[in-house]
Amino acid sequence: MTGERTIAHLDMDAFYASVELRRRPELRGKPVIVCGSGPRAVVTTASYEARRLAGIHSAMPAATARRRLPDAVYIKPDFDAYREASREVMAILRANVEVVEVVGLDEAYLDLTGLYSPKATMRRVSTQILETTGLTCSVGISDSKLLAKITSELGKPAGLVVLRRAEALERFASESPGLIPGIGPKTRARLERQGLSTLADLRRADVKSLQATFGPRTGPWLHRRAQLLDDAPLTVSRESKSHSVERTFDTDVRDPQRLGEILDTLSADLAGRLQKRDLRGKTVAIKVRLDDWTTLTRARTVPVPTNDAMAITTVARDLLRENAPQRPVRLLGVRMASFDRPGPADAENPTPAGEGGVDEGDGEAEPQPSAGPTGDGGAGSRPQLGLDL
Ligand code: TTP
Ligand code: MG
Ligand code: MG
Repeated sequence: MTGERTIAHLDMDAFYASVELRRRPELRGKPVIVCGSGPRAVVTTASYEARRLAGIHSAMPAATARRRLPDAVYIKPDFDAYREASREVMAILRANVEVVEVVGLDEAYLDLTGLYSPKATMRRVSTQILETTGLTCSVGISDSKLLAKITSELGKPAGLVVLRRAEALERFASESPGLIPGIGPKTRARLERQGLSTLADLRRADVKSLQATFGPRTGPWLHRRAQLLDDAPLTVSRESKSHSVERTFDTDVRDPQRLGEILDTLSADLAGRLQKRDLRGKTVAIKVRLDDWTTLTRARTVPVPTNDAMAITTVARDLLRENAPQRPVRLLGVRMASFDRPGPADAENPTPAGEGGVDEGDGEAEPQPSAGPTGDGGAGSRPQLGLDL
């Protein structure tokens, strides 16, 4: 280990179901299940109510869920909406913390090493996510990615738990090795056949015998994992392909003139950020979220790359006029993309947390390999459902 680290893992609660619930708040409190309708469809997400009532969980055949809970609300997945929500969440993380590794759509690791109060930082981040997106998340804070990931599960939903390695070793001693991401059912069964059915057993196991049974790579890996040791670094997500500024209003705005003025301010803010990075883009987009959470984005490409506030707001105002909102507006945003050269990496250019404004990059939804070398567990085994998870 190269010194003490503080790593947080943040994971959205019942992500797809929560995104559905925020635009259909009348369904709150009901069991909601997001799944396809074909004969081979599986559950992508079950709301916590559906989990409690009938043990419905991700990857369960949809037919089983319908049999167990015929009265639940079944919703077809809307991946665009989940990607959009993911972008919003990740933008907030990046606006608050310099080193962020996004994993799939609904989770990320954050490096909080050296911060005065990691817990206060993550509390602020969770609050900002809730206020901006209407979604809750759970956070685990510990010494490594491995432990942060395990810890974020402990407080679900809407939890914030700090658990350092020494405590974790005690707390999880009698748990199954399956607690460790990457140790799936097959490996667990093999371990059990060796008489290793708890993490404490595995911790005491001789690395040589593990090596003999599981091979030169997996044996030592298991041994280390059982000590809850992990020094994997964070891999910062790739460069931004777009920059945007948006604002959620304290009270919804109806007045078109006022909306136009807000676009001017947002455009000036965005232009300032682009100028600071010496970036010029050709595609200006606006984002308009109405009071019922319907969200519309419209984009227009101009012939010459720009980072001029007037040029940006002219396009933004045109787009808003052509798509005049029919209901009160809850959030307004302006985005620039199609840069004339690639933007600088996010990690080297942390963006300060602005008043309700966030800076966002694309590319949050990167596919991620499974956590361990055993190949039978972890994120790698989930159904793909045609989505970059
Ligand atoms: P998860 O974070 O694993 O689960 P979740 O957010 O639904 O619930 P939790 O509160 O326990 O974190 O996955 C995030 C999203 O990924 C989930 O909402 C739907 C999708 N997903 C699938 O499509 N198939 C799967 O098997 C799993 C596990 C998730
Ligand atoms: Mg989740
Ligand atoms: Mg997740």
